[in-house]
Amino acid sequence: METVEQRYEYAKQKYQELGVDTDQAIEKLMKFPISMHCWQGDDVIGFDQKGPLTGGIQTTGNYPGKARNPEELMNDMDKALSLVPGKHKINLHASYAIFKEGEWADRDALKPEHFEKWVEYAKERGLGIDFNPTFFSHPKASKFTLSSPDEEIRAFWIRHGQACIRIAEYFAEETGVPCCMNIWIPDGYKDIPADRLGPRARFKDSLDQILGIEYDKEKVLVALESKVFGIGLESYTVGNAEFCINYASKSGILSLMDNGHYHPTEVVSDKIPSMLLFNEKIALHVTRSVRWDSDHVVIFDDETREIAKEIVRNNAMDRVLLALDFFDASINRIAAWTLGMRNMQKAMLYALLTPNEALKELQDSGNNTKLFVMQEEVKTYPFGDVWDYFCKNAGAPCGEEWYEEVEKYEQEVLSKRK
Ligand code: RNT
Ligand code: ZN
Repeated sequence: METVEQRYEYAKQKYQELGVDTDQAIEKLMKFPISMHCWQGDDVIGFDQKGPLTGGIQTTGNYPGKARNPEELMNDMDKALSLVPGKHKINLHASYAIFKEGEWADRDALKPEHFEKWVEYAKERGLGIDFNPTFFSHPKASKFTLSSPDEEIRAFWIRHGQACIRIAEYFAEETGVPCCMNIWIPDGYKDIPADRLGPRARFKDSLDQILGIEYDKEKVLVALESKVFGIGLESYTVGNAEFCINYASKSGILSLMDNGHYHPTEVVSDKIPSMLLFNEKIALHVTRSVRWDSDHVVIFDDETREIAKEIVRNNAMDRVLLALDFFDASINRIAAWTLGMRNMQKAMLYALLTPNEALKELQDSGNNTKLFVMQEEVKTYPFGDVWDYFCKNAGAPCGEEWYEEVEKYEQEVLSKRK
């Protein structure tokens, strides 16, 4: 049988005929970080509370072996990262604060010191950290947060947002990598509201107050994530797309698009170029919604590839901050992470191996038939051989053998967790 290198040499030639440089593609991919969300490891529960997941999002399934404490979560993340080619970032939520024995701080009193262990973790591995304030799974988030008509509640969550900016700045300073801090609130109504403006006006004011504190805008890239609906919040979402895009552009922060947060026939891939024309940087949550914002594991599907293409062919690999956002509790959680990360990487490589310039020329010259033909033919080029070579060079498993590692880890570690 041919070796990975031999197969690569053949593939390289095939792609060369298309005008695609595979070596360059691999080099570019190596430098593109994907932010791996910590919350796949414990079904979005975190360490600062014992209650259920709230906020209109949901994990389903009870596959055994979820991480129960920081050590377990970190070990599990290590395992997943070891199976993914490339150098990435980790993405934390405020609810993952790590307290010392007997210590606890409410969300509005969180401090950098509560994230020291995470900084240690990231530094030892040379990873950057992204961050998210947690406006859910908390007694004060049972109704509204940053849009609350109750001024005490609203002030509490404003303080939380400000505390998180300071923590994000600490992450950036310690790791030397800018921290994307993404704000998402679940606020909304199950049924038809009497006032759609009021909550949004309060949300706007709260954001102004959060962003009003002094912070280094080179180090902390604040983003705002919109949404169309949540479970139990079907009729009205305070932070809808129009609110968030307008707010972000007026106040100089980033827009974050989560591809589970639109009506089912709307695609984020098509929104990316529009956003790129008006923004220096944009942020993404890549997920997979099956009929609703179900947060299934990212697969190597059409829309994921289309998203990757828009990033690559618009030369925006350094302008798009890409994080994953899914939570599947029905399968081995490390396999879920690994699959999602590898599939995103595959989609990026696939986009990098697409003869984008040649296809653009066909489009501009009106040669729609050849464009169609080429787009279809390119699909069966020896992509897998380049992928295997990329994985091998990056010190990661090439094919499905990574799953053996997961099985072993399940047997030795996860199955012992009760
Ligand atoms: C919810 C948003 C949000 C969360 C995470 C946990 O619909 O997508 O990004 O999934 O913050
Ligand atoms: Zn999201």
